[in-house]
Amino acid sequence: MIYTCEIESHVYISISICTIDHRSQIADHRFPFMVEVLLDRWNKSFGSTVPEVVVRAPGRVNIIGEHTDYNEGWVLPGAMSRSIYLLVSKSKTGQHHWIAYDLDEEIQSTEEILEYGQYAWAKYIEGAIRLYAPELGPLQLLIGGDLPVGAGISSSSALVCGILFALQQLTGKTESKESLALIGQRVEKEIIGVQGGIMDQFAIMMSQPHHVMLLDCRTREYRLVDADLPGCKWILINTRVKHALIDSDYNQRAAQCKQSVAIIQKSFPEVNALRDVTMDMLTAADLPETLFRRSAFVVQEDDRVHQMVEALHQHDALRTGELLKASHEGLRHMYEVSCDELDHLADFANAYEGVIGARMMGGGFGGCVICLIREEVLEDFSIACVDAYLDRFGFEPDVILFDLADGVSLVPSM
Ligand code: GAF
Repeated sequence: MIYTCEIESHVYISISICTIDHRSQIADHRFPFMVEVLLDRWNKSFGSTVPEVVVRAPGRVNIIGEHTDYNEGWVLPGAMSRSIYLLVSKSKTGQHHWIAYDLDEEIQSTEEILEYGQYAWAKYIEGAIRLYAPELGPLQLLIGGDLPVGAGISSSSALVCGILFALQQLTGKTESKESLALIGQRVEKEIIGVQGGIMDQFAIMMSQPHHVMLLDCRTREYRLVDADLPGCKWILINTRVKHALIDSDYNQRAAQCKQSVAIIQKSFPEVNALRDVTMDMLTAADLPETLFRRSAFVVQEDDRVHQMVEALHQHDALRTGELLKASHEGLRHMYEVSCDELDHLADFANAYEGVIGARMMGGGFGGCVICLIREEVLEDFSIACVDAYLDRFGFEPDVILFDLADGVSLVPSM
């Protein structure tokens, strides 16, 4: 189904453009179809049984607040209507049988994961089971959906959150979604080795339709914020590139932030994270140039999150656009996590009449640009943007329409 979406990306774009006035319609017309296809495959692989649990786990978007979560700052993410679906039952054969529909891969024992060092998706599943429900016996599992992998919209966190939620149903455990989100973060840190923050798991678990969440990553308190600007639409444009060393570059940025805090603490012992720092403190702390730029970006980005909440509340399109552009420039020149493809798309969008603003989204080095655009130029912009990108890089980006959706949920039996 991911394959189907990519092959049919033009068809998908044109269908979606026709429905932009009807929020949730994009999700609604695709959702039953996808679950039906997966149920069909389930029956082919596991006989005419019904899965005990079917879970939908959405991708994550982020309006603003990038690389602030692991600095105990603020973020403004939400869940999108594009999702992974997980069909799960306790195994009747006494052994695991896991299928990744979109990748056409399947495994029948967890040794296969360790033995071949492949099946990246299965490592997340195995890690989640090991950390959360090791007592549960073998599982029959089928996953698929319309969430692109490697697009910076957190398909891996969606997978982890989705399987944790499914395991919770199967075991009858009763933790809050917040606790499950924290277990999800541990899976990614302890098993996969990415030192990420809590933004993705919180957004994927707890988001609400039509809203984003203003999340304080220190206290983990959040409140919902209406992200709609009248006559405008949030869209993503996927560069379809994922440059190497993403995880190590990400971990290096996190380490640089920690180094900065250690230096700043010499003058300001009350500081625990970059979230506590002001620009005056940074200047006084006499940081090496690179650390100063990294830290200054984080301090300014935290501030932009609060300004964005105010701008959205005021329906202030001009200010919203300025904040998106400033965030991109900071990520590009100060935090240095952008790349040519992201810069091209952000520059193209920000110069286009009718685009309110655009910036790279997520960890960086590839993935998506998020863009707020006036609905009346969406179709022309999509065509122009795809053409310009094709001219420059020799392949097309994907324009992805989505609705702000709810977090991980059970799919009712059909
Ligand atoms: C990735 C991480 F997983 C998040 O925690 C966050 O740091 C993001 O990059 C950058 O804002 O998605």
